[in-house]
Amino acid sequence: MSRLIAVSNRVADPSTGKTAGGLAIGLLAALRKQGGVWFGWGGKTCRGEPTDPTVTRRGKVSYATVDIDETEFEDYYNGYSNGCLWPLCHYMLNFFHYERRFGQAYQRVNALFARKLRPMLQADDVIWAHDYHLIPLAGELRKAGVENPIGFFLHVPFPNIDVLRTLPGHRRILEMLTRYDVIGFQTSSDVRSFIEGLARVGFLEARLGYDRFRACGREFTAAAFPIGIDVPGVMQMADRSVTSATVKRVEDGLVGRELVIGVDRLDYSKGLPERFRAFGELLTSYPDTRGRLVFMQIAPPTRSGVRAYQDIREELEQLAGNINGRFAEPDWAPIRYLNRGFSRSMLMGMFRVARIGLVTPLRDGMNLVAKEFIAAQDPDDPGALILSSLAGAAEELDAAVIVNPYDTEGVAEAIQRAANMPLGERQERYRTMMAQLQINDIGAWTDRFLGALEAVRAQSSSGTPTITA
Ligand code: ADQ
Repeated sequence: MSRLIAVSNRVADPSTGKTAGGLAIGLLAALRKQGGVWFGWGGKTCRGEPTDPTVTRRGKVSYATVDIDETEFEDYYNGYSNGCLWPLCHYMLNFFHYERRFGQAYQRVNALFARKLRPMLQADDVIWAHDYHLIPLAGELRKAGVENPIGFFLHVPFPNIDVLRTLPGHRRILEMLTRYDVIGFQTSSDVRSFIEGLARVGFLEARLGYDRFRACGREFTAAAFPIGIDVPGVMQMADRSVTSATVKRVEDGLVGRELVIGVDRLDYSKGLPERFRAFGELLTSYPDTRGRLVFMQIAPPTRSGVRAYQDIREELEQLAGNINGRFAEPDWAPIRYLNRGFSRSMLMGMFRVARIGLVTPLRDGMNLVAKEFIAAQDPDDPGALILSSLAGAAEELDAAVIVNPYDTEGVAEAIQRAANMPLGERQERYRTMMAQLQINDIGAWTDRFLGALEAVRAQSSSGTPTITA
């Protein structure tokens, strides 16, 4: 079996295996099975050319991390990745801020990754790069003579060409993606946007089969690989932590009221101000919900180096204050806004005690919280999920209560509906969604992607028929 070389902006902590969420679980399982290397930025900046990677070996897996020069990092990470690509991919152009030097640093950091990774590669390795920080990586590795199969998975949405072309140099983004052998997206609509983008700029040369294409002189697979979760892992965590002191305190604090929960990174794409307003609207339009529901939003700050992230934090504090000021009673406050993170196991326990999960991003590649919320429920008395139609997860979880996150009254109505949903309906929706989560769990996701990457090796030696695009 080939070694797997996983590349991502951040690498899991080798001593604990910890990173944010489900991706690490899936990647680590594949790495442990096949043996390999997890390569990326180690979380530290330096001045000037970084030294060689720091390598920590744990069993069959090596964790290799590099430092990045501090100015380069600012332009590559805050400037280009999170100031240009993130808002662009989430269709939020009001947050888009471009400067040429951002794009140059982005290219150079990818070249640095390729330079430092190259000496670690062996002939049979398969390489799997993750997310929008690393679009140019395959091109840089190819320039250095690497011919191994290289796959790329985009965790965020791929924008329609009419939005993508806002970015100066967007043709280059499309071209750089064609340097990969397998390009994976969260949903079929992302795949369509990518292929349409290639066609519109004149790069698409041929369709070779259902998910095989040729563009910019290279053949590749482009397909949807919706990311899943570790279903039994989440169920166990929820089972165990529901009796923990922290979750018990949350439950006791409700004194019989019902919990509506939101858990997100503090990010403008997650639709948090809109969600707070919808909860305010609920209390205004459906007075019987006052004193009956408590909305707890957990949102630890991220990317605090980007101005927009500081602004949203202030906006949310104000909104929560206003709504609480308007509606609170001496023994009840409608919103609990917690600006901090919790361990995954605590979160799963809190999902278990919640009656409603509120997942209303304005745009999201997938949204694993929606999936985790379902898997954490008590099968006999499950809570209801309210899910944005603009999250990738809505393609699979269509048995949720689907809302448009911009429709304040619609979201308020959905909360009211979910709060009064009969047990039978909750169970039926839960069963439909769980069946889907179990079919496409995190193991199936890594197996499918790596299978597609292995197939490239076979396909490239046998040759395939051509259908003209
Ligand atoms: P994120 O934007 O980070 O991920 P999401 O998928 O919801 O979004 O969350 C990732 C993980 O972080 C989940 O496992 C969740 O439990 C955890 N998490 C979220 N908020 C937390 C909090 N407040 N405290 C502790 N943990 C928290 C990107 C894309 C998504 C895509 C994922 C995976 O933006 O669209 O689903 O990658 O591909």
